[in-house]
Amino acid sequence: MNPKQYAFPPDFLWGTAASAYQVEGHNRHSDWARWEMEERKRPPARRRIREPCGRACDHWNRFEEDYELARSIGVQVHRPSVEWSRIYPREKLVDREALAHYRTMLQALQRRGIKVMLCLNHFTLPLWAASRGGYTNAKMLLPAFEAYVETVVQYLGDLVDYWLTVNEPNVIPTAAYLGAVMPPFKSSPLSFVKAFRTFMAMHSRAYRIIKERFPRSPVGVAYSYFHLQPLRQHNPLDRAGRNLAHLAINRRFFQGIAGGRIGPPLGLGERMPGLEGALDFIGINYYSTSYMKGLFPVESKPGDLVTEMGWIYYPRGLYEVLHEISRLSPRPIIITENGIATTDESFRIRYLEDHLKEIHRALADGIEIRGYMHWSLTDNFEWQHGYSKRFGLIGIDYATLERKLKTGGQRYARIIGDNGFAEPAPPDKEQRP
Ligand code: IFM
Repeated sequence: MNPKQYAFPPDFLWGTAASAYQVEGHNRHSDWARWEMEERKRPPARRRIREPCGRACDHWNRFEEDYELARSIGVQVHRPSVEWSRIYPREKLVDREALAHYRTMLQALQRRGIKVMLCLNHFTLPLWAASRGGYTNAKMLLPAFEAYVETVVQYLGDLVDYWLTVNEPNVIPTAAYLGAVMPPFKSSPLSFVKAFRTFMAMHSRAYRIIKERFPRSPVGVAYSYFHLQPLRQHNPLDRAGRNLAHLAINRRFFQGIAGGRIGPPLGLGERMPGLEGALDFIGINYYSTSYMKGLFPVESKPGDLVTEMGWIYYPRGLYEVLHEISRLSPRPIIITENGIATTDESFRIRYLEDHLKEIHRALADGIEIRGYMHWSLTDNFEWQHGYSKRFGLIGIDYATLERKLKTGGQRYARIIGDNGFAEPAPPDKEQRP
């Protein structure tokens, strides 16, 4: 029997993703740097952040080496972010040297023929903004964010091919203000709503600012579209919890883009100026599925195959999410994150290929998917889990900062080179007449 072929469209974009704080190192003015220090004051058993980020991968100084490895993999587009607190260490103070350094970094990608997909906000805030309420103080945050976006667009815009306004505008509200698993570790529905609305406004304002200067540059959002299931399939409370979470965390954002209004539970149907139509492409970050038990999320149940993050291995969910999102919005889709925390390279390869198969299946159904960015180019600082999770195609030895392409990275390189892959039929059984 012939091998099964997974050929991708000729113009399909293959890429990698990362975020500034997770790889650069030495980010002293960020809210996360402060939270990490605060956590050190708690007894070890009660610490909610495993370790400080510190020098991370020292990507700030070693970007040439990282981008050279990206080139060797055949990466066509890379998705870095810029760190707001680096550019604005104080509210009204632009650090020109930091901006110039970012220019050099983006040029290093460009020189290697790697396109740039730049993200403007990836989980962190400048300390001065966080200490005044952060995402829950829109009045303070939005004008400051606009000033920052203007600066980035003005100084770096000519080097950017694709923009992402914000990363996972649904995750920080949920994890930091509702689930209390990320700083500031709150559990307040009101703060969740405020933070979510601020993210929607940040997105739409950044969109408008970029379009004003670069009308033809594609601008998207990196959205973690949650694949959710009721824990007990036929339990009405679990079903209701699932539907409510789905509405608030997944649908409302895209309905807001479609109609310009914010529906319950995030709003009362009022208009948000500038929101309607503020999206050229949808970036989807997909890793897993999860359950709702009433109003409470449950990561997995006994018997589920899980990754080292404790997340369920569920490639089919990506296919379903792609279908769902394409019903919600007519925009083209790019997978802006997908990857696995593991030290087992055969598991990484299986994860990669199984998810690509689902993308391939969705493409065959006619869904417009333009590209795939693997999370992540290198191992990195995985927020509250510190350096214990290894998502990289390139491994980092944190003692020496030596980089090494993993077997998973080699496999990804071959897939990019062949613009797809073939899966040999299993021997024997399939070959019997
Ligand atoms: O590392 C994170 C990233 O910052 C946001 N999306 C999920 C990744 C894996 O947890």
